[in-house]
Amino acid sequence: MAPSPNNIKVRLALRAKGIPFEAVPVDPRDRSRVREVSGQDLTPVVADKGIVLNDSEAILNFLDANYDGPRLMPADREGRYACDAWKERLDRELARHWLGPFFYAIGLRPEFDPADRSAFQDALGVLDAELGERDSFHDDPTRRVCDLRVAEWACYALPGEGLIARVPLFAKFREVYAVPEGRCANLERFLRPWNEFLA
Ligand SMILES: N[C@@H](CCC(=O)N[C@@H](CS)C(=O)NCC(=O)O)C(=O)O
Repeated sequence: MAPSPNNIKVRLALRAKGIPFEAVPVDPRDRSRVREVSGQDLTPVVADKGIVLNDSEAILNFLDANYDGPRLMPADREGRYACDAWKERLDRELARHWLGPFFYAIGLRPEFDPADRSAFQDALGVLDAELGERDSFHDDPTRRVCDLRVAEWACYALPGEGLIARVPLFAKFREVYAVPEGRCANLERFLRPWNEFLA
């Protein structure tokens, strides 16, 4: 299936927490196995510890609650609110411009609105400037999910070579999102470990 952000998100979470897993490829035209296992057709699905979950957000919560290793999300209300607010911001500023070029890249649309690509690049530029020399968008290591969410979207425009080797379509994504070389140098540095997780 097309490498979707929700699947990317769960892979990043599994790798960030150091949880071993077996990935089962799904043919988008034949979802019978997904339905058999999870009772519905969408991915990602995780079957683990006697439970089968679909929905990437539910899966992230499950992994964080049931596995040691680096926390993805904080436990306190204030921290959780900050993480949700960060998600909202990324959804509004970055993710909403991602879809058109993505559909074009996977052949679902004959063209896309170039304004979306520009807005996606601009949103990455803003994040790049905000990040500066830092390795993380937050000071609290339990808010790792905030960085994970940036990686989830930014990897389409700035994929690592290992990710391209595993999923060659990412070369096409890089071409379509077309971030000018050097424009997001901070983000590229920040993404290195996350791209490794996706290789
Ligand atoms: N809310 C769900 C959405 C799941 C979803 O829409 N999955 C997409 C891939 S990201 C899917 O399986 N779409 C059907 C397809 O690609 O054919 C989540 O966060 O996991």
